Amino acid sequence: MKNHAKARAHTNIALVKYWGKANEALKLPTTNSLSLTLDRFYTDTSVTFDEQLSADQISLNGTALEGPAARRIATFLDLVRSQAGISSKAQVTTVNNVPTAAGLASSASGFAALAAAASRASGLQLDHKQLSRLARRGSGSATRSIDGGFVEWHKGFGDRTSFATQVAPADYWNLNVIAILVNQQQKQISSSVGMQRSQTTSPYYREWEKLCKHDLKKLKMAISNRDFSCLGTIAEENAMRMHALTLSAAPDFSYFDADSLKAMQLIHQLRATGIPCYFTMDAGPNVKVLVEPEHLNAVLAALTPAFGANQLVVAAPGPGIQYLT
Ligand code: 2P0
Repeated sequence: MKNHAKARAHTNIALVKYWGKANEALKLPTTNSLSLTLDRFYTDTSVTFDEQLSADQISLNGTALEGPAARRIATFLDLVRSQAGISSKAQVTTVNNVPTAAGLASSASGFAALAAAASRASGLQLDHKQLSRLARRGSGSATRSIDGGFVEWHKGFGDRTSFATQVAPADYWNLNVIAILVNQQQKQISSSVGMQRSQTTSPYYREWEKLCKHDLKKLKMAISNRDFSCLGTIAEENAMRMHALTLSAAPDFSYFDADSLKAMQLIHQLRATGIPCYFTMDAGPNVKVLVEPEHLNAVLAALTPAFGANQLVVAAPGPGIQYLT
């Protein structure tokens, strides 16, 4: 049995978002979601199962992980061990090229890379659908980071039917996403806690579920027509509807900070001058701007005086899972 593997997975940015679970334990979502995998943010993870180890040893960016974060990974490894029929503990080394927990979905690339590396190191041979199901058990958004380009997560009816598939590959549409890194601190309210509170207390949650179905249909049409203004409009509206669930929860909370609002205002102003650009935001204060390459420089020129060039990272559609060893 080959007991070592290393894999790379890229983050994804949801255009129609996942914000609530129908089943907590299996991480089954209440709605389908659709994302774009990004080339600039990724996680490399190597896993070695070793009979000599008495416990899993996990390092993140060169530091040993302990506490709840380490237990979450060990629990995920238990799932892989039970599927593979092995009992050895593992050495896990992860390097994140993503600001951890700043709303750039490091758990998406993290659990996608871990699912790929751990399953291969354990001797399992999983196809993309099976890998997507496995990654889902680590973190919902990781389901969508197995494939590149545009990816839809089908909510399904249970473990077997909840997985993601590619809608269009990375080279289908030449787009850019500018990540405005307004704040790289760890967020106060995790996605899991935030979505559960929204789901159980926001009076608008049922409407959100209905709107997502509608948004998803329109987004797929926009992708198939390569209609940028339609794609951007849906992404921006869907993001703000998700954030409205946090504002209307009890107790209320928000992932916005002052700079997020400043970035959103700038994008509105740019659009009023005729430059097509749209924003989206996840469970953190960073804002991501969708723009076509021909307008990239104009948008960067407008954002740079406000945020500084170092805070602006330009990404493009990225690939799916890659095995490095
Ligand atoms: C998304 N987010 O669709 C949404 C939009 C954040 C905002 O999926 O509880 O870390 O591990 O399944 O995957 C982030 O949530 O949550 C997320 P869990 P996850 O990308």
